[in-house]
Amino acid sequence: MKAIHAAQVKAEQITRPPRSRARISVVIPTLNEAANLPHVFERLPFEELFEIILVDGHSSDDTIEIARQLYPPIRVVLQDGKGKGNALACGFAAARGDIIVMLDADGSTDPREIPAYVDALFAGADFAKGSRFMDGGGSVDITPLRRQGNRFLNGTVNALFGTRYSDLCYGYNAFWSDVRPTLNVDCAGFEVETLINVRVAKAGLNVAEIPSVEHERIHGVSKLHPIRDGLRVLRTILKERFARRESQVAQVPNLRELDSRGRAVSPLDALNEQPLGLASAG
Ligand SMILES: Nc1nc2c(ncn2[C@@H]2O[C@H](COP(=O)(O)OP(=O)(O)OP(=O)(O)O)[C@@H](O)[C@H]2O)c(=O)[nH]1
Ligand SMILES: [Mg+2]
Repeated sequence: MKAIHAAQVKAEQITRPPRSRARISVVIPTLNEAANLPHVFERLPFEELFEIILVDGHSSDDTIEIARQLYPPIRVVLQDGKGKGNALACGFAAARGDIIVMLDADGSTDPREIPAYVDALFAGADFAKGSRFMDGGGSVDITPLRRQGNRFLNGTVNALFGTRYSDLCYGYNAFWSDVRPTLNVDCAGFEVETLINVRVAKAGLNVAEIPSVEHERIHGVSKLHPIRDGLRVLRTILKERFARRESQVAQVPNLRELDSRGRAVSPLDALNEQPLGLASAG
């Protein structure tokens, strides 16, 4: 299966830059995470990053203000719909890097692991997929119900798609931005990681699992409801496997980016205004 993507990369003349010139975008979806952001930002390897994109779901706390205080050049994008899936779709569309890293904002995914994901991409992976359930991984955040649910859903995916995943519903992943059309994120909620993991398998991408330790959410409450969201994940798996028609190309998100004065502008205008680019693009 891996040969399919290799051929596609060749046919489309996709060239991936060497490590010294690769630009890394970090996409962070946020819904009322102000209290957790200092912890997350303290751990970001800024010197290795090209840009950080916060995709806010219209938080009612001061998530955006705190993010700007912590890192003034941050790009702030407003999602155009609802849910984590839509937020990630918006963040992926806004990202300009060669590599995109998905990171949660609640303190459970450790930004200090980013280099391990990037290493895997330079070692040949198209998609580096975090796993809490392989050697070296772990979780102090997952509840027994979620663990069982994840195990069942993960086994279902492995059986239906011939994968050997050890973790399915985990939000810490990284990928070359040229695989965005394969991900084609067109879902709203927490089923997004499953959708992505299934689509990279269907496309025959080279997927590497990376051991990751999930920490406890520091402040605030989870937005995930295990039964409701577990059923959404199951529906997604079945649809991806048995739907007669291939999914359509996802609509381009209606991106709105906030400039440094908090005005909603088109991303290009915001980029002209902001001093972007952490690491040199070479
Ligand atoms: N923009 C946006 N971000 C969201 C939305 N829902 C969740 N998020 C963010 O997505 C990340 C993961 O959400 P969590 O609520 O932590 O879900 P979880 O990790 O399954 O649950 P925890 O057990 O609390 O860790 C966090 O950074 C959230 O702020 C949303 O609707 N919009
Ligand atoms: Mg979380």
